[in-house]
Amino acid sequence: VKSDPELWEKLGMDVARFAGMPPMLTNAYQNIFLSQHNRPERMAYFDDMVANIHTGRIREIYDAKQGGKPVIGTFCVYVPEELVIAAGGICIGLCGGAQGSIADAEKILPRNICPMVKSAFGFKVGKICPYFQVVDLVYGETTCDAKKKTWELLDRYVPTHVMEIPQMKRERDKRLWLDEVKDFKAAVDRITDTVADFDAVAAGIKTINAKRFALQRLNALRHHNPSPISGKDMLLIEQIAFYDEPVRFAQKVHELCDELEQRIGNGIAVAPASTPRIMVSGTPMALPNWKLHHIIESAGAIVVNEESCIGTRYYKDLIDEGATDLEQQLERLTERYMKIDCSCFTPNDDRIAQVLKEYEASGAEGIIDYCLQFCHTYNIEAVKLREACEARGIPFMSIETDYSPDDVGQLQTRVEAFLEQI
Ligand code: BJ8
Repeated sequence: VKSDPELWEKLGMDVARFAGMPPMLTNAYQNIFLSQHNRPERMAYFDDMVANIHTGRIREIYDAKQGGKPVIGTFCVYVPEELVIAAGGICIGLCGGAQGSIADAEKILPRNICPMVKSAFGFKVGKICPYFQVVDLVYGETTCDAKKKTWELLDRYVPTHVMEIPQMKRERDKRLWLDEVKDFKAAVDRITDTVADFDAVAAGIKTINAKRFALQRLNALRHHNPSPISGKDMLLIEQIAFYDEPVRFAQKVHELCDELEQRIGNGIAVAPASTPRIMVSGTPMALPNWKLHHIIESAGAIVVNEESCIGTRYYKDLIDEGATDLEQQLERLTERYMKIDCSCFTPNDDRIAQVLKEYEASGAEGIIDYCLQFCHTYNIEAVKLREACEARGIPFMSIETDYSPDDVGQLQTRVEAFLEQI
């Protein structure tokens, strides 16, 4: 993983402290990814994205920003990136998946909240994330309590706007949601000093639909048994989707898909067909959180699906491109976003049905439900998921964990015991 202290200085980072990060990431990446056997050649692009995570892509964003393109950071797949693209801005996901920034956050935030929120907040207060430094503003949302209350504090460090996401999906909620989408558009237009018209919004929708479609294609191919790509590599691509340039990203995903089709045709796989196939569901795994996938695949299984926001919830639905005016466009956009089945909603039974559907489609043989510590909504929803799985004889295990390495041994033992049932 390469370094660019001169750029980091310009971004106002704590350069002395950050200098230790690239070597740490290099070691982790070497052990977790590059040591895998028989990876598709087209993974080279995504490896390169990681090697350049603190240099190439961030410099590209920095240069675009110098050229007048505002950069907006988000934390949730409910914030419509199509409208940022439509207005000529750059949208990047800022969720944190690293243990290294937690201590910074805990100087201010309570300890007993979700590690994803703490990691992201810690990156900002510690000035140790170039992506957090490059954004002009961040757009939070009212999903879980930990996030919505943290935005009030985050606003002290970087301008933080909040989009209200309702917690139910009735007609009146839809009306509120549409108004929020319109407010979001107005705010983004203001920042970018433009008014995105019908054609601009259509182009934004097309670009992000194409990105989501590429990921759908990739996910369908990886469901093949024997698997042409590892779960770790798929998770990595799903993570990169949140900070890469969307048009190039979609093209690179399609190139990888072409290779996977050839591999399938030639019988080339990363593991034999007899390998236990596991689907992961639950809370998102933000970069560089590879903990559970690494444990599962090191135990001799393969992950074949992520029912997660860094996973299928991000790309399973596209926006209908048939709208004839701006009002209709925003309505169709809102309808698509309302299909995301986050556990912050009540009731949220569509998610249970979706998990079962993806279980079937992926040819999985068991589900491991992943819950970040203190995420009450996913943790409680796991009760219903377990009941649904038990009713159908689907092997199911739920785990609750954080980013620390402390429980890795214990998780390995539990995962191995679970795999023996399959
Ligand atoms: S749509 S899952 S991205 S809110 S894991 S921070 S919920 S305590 S991330 Fe999420 Fe949007 Fe929902 Fe998806 Fe809170 Fe839970 Fe932490 Fe979470």
